[in-house]
Amino acid sequence: MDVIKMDIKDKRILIFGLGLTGISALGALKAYWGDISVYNDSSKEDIESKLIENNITGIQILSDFNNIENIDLIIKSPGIMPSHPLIKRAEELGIPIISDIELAYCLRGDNLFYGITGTNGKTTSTVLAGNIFRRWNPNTHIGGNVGVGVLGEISNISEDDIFLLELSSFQLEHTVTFKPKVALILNITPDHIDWHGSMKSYMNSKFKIFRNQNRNDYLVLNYDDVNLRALKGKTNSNEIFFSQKEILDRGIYLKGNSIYYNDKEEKKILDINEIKIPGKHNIENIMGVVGLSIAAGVPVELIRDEIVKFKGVEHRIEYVKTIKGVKYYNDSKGTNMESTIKAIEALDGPLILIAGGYDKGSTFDELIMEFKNKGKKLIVFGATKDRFVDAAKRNGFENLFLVHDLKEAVELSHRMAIEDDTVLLSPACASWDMYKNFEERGNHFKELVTRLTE
Ligand code: UMA
Repeated sequence: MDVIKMDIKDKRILIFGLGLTGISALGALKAYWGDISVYNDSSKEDIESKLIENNITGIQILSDFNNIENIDLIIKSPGIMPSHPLIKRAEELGIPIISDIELAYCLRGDNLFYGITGTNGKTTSTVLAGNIFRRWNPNTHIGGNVGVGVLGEISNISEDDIFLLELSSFQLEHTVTFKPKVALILNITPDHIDWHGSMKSYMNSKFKIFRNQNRNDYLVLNYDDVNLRALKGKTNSNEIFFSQKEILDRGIYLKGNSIYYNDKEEKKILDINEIKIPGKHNIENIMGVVGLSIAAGVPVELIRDEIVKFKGVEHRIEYVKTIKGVKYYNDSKGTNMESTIKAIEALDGPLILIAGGYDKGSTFDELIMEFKNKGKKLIVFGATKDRFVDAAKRNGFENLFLVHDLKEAVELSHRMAIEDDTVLLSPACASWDMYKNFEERGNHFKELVTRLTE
């Protein structure tokens, strides 16, 4: 059924970036064909072969990014920095720049979108919410930052289909009218400051998830996060809070060992000992998902059932193997300090942590302080290794080892570990200095661990 809202047929559209987002945008736009060109910071040959690989024909390749005077609309991939010269030039010329999320919303419209954002826990929450939503409505499409370009399936859907999206600040920044029926913000701590320029601008991008909402839409917020609690009563949305620390008059909370929901009447959802994924941060994720699902109208029994079944997400504190009594965990999705701290908190026993990677400008003092209490040894590699050395010096932590790459890190951890230790890859950094993405890094780690011998 055709439920297209936006008329893009006569627009000259430039797709900027030819990764997951660009390819899925091209796939979608093909159905409504406008005048489409593509730009990517790589050679014309590379772009051509990528298009062929993905069966995409009839696209013009823009070779000079200064040549955009004739473009009406730019669909920007999220990883491209706002400081990129093409973006600057488009701003000078007044050409609208939107993300694939905005385009999906413009094409499909209201009441079909559910969005999850936050600094940490987005992927775990989206996958869990996806399991719940799919049982409730089999026509649920899961996409966004979770690794699936949202536009991929947009041309083949019916009016009953819904979209459950993991949304990064990069994606939200370039939305204009996007409005999810239910939005969930899990937490906000400093991240991607190199991209956004400041914490304020990072928060403002995240808050775009609810800026267009009204009283008919729901906004689920973490009461234990000061930045989110400060929103109480200040949004146009129907707010639902969740808390691990306080029993709320309305919302989701922890009382004793159980999670409850209260909206005039208290209802028990489940006991926390029924939850299979480790750590307090996962209780936070689960409470957020409970709020999102209840607001969407999913029956409580179904929500509970899927939470109890849920065993977690690949690359997120993922158990790999036990060798000589040493447990190895892959947390390659731990791309910032808070997420690594949460992984450290979630695991028992003396830890050997492998960290380091792409430099986003973070300092690692808090991580070192946290690790000092529980950790044994810290092995660092990648572009940020000197930042770890500096933080270790500042905080009097001496058990730090520098290596060249992940292979050396895994081998060293294997030599140093003794029975009952845990080896955790949780880099606290993005992977882009050495890998294409965190999946590639996590898969490499698992492969290296699998090759270790007893
Ligand atoms: N490119 C340029 N010039 C640049 C930068 C990039 O031409 O200056 C090109 C690259 O050559 C490449 C393309 O743009 O061809 C890549 O675009 P991209 O980095 O936006 O990546 P996509 O493959 O489109 O994936 C994006 C998200 N990536 C980022 O935000 C960096 C994926 O999130 C997301 O799953 C996908 O869209 C689908 O929505 C990944 C991520 O790392 C998981 N997210 C960050 C995080 O979680 O911390 C925000």
